Amino acid sequence: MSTLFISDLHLEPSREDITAQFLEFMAGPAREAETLYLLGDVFEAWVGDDFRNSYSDRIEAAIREVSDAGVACRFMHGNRDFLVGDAFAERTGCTLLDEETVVDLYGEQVLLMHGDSLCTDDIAYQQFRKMVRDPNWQRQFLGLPAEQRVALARQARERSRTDSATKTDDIMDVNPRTVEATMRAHGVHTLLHGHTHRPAVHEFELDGTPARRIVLGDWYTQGSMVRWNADGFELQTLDRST
Ligand code: LP5
Ligand code: MN
Repeated sequence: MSTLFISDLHLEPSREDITAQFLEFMAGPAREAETLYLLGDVFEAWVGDDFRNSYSDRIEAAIREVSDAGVACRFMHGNRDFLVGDAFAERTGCTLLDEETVVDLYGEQVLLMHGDSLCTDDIAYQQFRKMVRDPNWQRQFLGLPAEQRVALARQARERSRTDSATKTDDIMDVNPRTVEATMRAHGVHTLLHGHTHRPAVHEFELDGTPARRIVLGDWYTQGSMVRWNADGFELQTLDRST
């Protein structure tokens, strides 16, 4: 039995290739797992659990079927789907995870994160994050009519696109000191996250002990997954059949 991790699918109706690959994944490999971790940005944008359509219903049903097949499904928020809430969790059978969660993987303590909070050189993003993660802001936003929420999300996406074009790659990557401080705070030597769309396994030393940071990739042109079992982990790319 394995534990599977995926993130950064950015599912949306216009991305039929990603959607098809995700649905195939959920109908196949996901069913063989003991636990499936969805580590954020599963959706391109999520404006509230009450905003549903045939597309989101299809995705939710696919997750529900995996839960019903006996796989423990865990969902962590990303910077695009931080408004996923209890109703989504109820409908899909997922458990929502805290933004910094330590799990025991076959005897190893591993810190799971989406990864956006580690990009501390990106001051503009961290300010935006602080605002939208505030429960009062979220209550107000979720109280707006759905069309208004969709329009605001579109504006935020546009602004993000123009802003990101002016940021260097370094600014949009994780800050090594933040990584170390976060790992130290949780007493772990392994961190697994997504968000940066730079799949890799980084080996380094943390306080004189070997440490590693495993980064999941996005699903834009192919899938990306970490498979973990009693023998260890593997960061894999998943070819697209379509
Ligand atoms: O996701 P990616 O990789 O493109 O960019 C992120 C950071 N951007 C974001 C913003 C999201 O894309 C916005 C969409 C969220 C939809 C969900 C719900 C609705 C919320 C509505 C909010 C009003 O996360 C980007 C990082 C990059 O990762 C790399 O780490 O750099 O950060 C930014 O670009 C932030 C900007 O620099 C500053 C904030 C711009 C948003 C301003 C809001 C304007 C809303 C309109 C109000 C009238
Ligand atoms: Mn992200």
